[in-house]
Amino acid sequence: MSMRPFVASGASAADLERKAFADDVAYYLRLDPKQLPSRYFYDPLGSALFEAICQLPWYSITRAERRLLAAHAAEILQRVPSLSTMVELGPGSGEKLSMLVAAAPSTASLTVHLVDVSAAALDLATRTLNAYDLKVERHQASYEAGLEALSRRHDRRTLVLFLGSNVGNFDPPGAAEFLRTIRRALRPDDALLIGADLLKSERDLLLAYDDPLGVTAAFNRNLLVRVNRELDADFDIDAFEHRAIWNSVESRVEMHLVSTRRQRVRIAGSRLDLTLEDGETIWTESSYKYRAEEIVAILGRAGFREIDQWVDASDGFALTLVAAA
Ligand code: AVJ
Repeated sequence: MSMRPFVASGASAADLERKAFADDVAYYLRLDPKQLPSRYFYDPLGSALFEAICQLPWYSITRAERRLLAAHAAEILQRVPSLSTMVELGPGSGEKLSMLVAAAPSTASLTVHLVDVSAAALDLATRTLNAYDLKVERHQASYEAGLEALSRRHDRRTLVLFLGSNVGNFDPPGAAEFLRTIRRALRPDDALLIGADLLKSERDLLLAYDDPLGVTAAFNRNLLVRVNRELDADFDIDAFEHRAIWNSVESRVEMHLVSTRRQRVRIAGSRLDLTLEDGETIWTESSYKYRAEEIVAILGRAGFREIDQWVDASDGFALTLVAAA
């Protein structure tokens, strides 16, 4: 598979992106129950709302991870010496990668690769990383395509970062498959650092995903604002409520948008007419929560061996460092 998609004459990358969005919206809204994929939350407003979520007192993932990185960055780098390459899948602001880079004994021979579908995210992270003396390479691509490009490189040891509990958006079979995709892009002794939110009380989980300020509700409902704008749809945003539930059987927080009345919606860009019953939901996200030992076990089955794990017990978050076996 090539990094550069084949582009039919006249069709820009933006056209292709819009087409993929339109097709996904049509596909997922025809499922029963109706769904929309969480990867579409992150338009510019959605990304800003997510940054706000990270500052909420009830959403501890970002702070817990930052604390663990601040405390253990030097140790993490000592456990994987002579790195030539760091790769971050979904670098966000680049702040966490910077914490690791800042703890490196020298960065002059280091190349960091930033992989993200969003050009805005890549811009932000590039600016943050440009404060250091190192080479920054941007890959505006899916994680899979970015990893594929990296697997052809010739260098010394690589450390891949998959942070922020982004792994939680995959269902367990999807997570297992994705971790194997990462493993295939690596050579023995390359490493992976993965940040994952842990199982905790239902009360804490629901406060994190249904916060008293309503920021998460806005983040969720903004997906409909985006569909309206980009796909010429007529969702009545006021007629949807945010709902977060803890599904203990599946060990996941689910976010839904609940229609507060029977309504018809036209999504012109997806050629879709939709009826929602009063109380019917659109399922927009799952965030799976694990036990610390489960993360090591899942990584083991994907072809990694544990180097070390650092757990923040107060907020229930784990950083797990593994090597390609
Ligand atoms: C960025 C996927 C880790 O699942 O906690 C935050 C996204 N959703 N609040 C998460 C999110 C609702 C977040 N991840």
